[in-house]
Amino acid sequence: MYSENHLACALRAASIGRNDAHLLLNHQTGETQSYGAFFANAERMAAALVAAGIKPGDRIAVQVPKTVAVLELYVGAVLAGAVFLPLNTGYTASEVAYFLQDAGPNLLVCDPVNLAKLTPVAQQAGVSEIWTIAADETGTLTDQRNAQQSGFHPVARMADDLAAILYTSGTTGRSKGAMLTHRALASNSQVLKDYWHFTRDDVLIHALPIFHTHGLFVATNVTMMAGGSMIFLPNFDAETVRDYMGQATALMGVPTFYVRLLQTHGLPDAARGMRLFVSGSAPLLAETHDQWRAQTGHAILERYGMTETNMNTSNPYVGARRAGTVGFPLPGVELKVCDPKTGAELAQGEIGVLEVRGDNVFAGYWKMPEKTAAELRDDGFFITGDLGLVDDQGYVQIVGRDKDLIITGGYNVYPKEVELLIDDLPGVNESAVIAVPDADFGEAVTAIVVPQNGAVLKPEDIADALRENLARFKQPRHIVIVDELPRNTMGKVQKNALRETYKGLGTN
Ligand code: MCA
Ligand code: AMP
Repeated sequence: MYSENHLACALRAASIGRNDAHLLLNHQTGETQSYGAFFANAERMAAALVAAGIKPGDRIAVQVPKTVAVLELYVGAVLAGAVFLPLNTGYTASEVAYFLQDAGPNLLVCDPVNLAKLTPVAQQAGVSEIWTIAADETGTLTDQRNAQQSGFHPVARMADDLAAILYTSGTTGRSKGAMLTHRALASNSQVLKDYWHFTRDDVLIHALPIFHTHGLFVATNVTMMAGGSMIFLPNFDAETVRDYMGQATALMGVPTFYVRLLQTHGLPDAARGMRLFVSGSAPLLAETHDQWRAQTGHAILERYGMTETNMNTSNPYVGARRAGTVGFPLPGVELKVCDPKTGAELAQGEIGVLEVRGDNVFAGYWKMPEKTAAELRDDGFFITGDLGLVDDQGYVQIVGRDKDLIITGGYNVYPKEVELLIDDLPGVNESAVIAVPDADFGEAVTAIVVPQNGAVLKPEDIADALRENLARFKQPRHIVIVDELPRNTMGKVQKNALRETYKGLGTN
């Protein structure tokens, strides 16, 4: 019945005729929701969007707490042919202003607690409509949904049409909107479902945020396409996740999830009946992999992806899951290792920039043709900016990044964005933002700051000044004031030297 809408059809296929099948357990309310009830609500959401004047291709910006209604809105947006644009709940109003200006959405859905500060921001960006939804699902979004009937006939959308735009930060400090098509999302989830052996018997513990690829597309789409179910948690809490393991089969998480779970009591017993633990979004330390196997008997399956490409590689379901590797290119994904300067393909075993091609790859950056041309080759290969190699058994290893990027607890922070804000503060001459190893978050954002001549700078004043304009996860965990930054003979700041000098900060 959803056959004219590429992604909706894929999401519904496994549950057609199984309306009573259980889709999710809502941890907050303790209620379960069936596939039939979920899709009926998603259809109401779609009807509400159309009634509000949303047309195919219109963007819907969403910065809200994680709730089931927001998942319904996501599927409703797909059914209505709109483009879903989720935003990290940590973003400040000034950060949201940029996304609204850039993407030009027709509707903003926000948390009622942010309504007062986002209304002027939205008005300035020409957003005509604002709806709200709170963590307890009260707000105008659910009012709008409840005013509609189910039975919405999906708007026709082809494989090449856009389903979502997800912003990803850029080396220049300006975020780029990755345009994701129905094909990219549907095909990647289909591949992952098969590769990871997801079936209708699976119960996934869903503790990731739903404003990023990992929680929204990998976790949710894969479960729905398998006709399985989820335990839907508002956020990650290690004890809660451990306690649900007895009722579940699978968990998807960032490395911090596994680091924190290892510190809970009773993990070996809790994990016994689980089938699969997946890690991604940031490198999983071999040490964490080994400790997990020692405690639970399970080898965590590590995979590698990006906002622009969805998932590219995965360790095997059957076969050795090797610590420190991200496995093999997924079916339908071509991967090559290239010289960072010339782009020429390198021999097996050599380190270079990973490039990937396949149905999973995005359609380009929203309104940024130059950036698209710089990163997406004419032949369809996307230059990931990740440095890696393919070992003699075909496993891909990521050894570093050709991009100045910090990944903290699975969230990306581009140093440039933080440096620009610090450099603008009174009394600051210049700054360098680097990552230092952190036991919990993997990497911790660290700012090394040089005062102007004669100025007295205090780390706490810098931290205070950044609070208004920067999401919490981007704010430096450590701020160090120094007289000067190390430079090479060309005058370039030597971030490697800084990383070496300050590598102990995160473990103090
Ligand atoms: C929260 N804080 C953070 C982070 N998260 N700081 C740095 N990095 C973070 N990731 C802040 C909080 O605001 C709080 O600030 C303080 O740190 C400690 O909070 P805590 O309660 O410990 O944090 P939490 O709420 O437990 O969150 C940690 C988390 C969360 C569970 C690891 O960050 C998370 O769910 N991360 C998943 C991110 C994710 O889904 N990434 C996928 C991107 P204060 O000290 O002021 O109180 S998609 C992707 O990367 C690609 C496509 C892929 O391959 O998947
Ligand atoms: P994002 O911009 O959130 O899509 O982040 C994508 C980046 O996360 C990739 O380019 C990698 O640098 C990193 N990443 C994702 N998964 C892994 C992994 N398993 N190991 C190492 N890095 C990863």
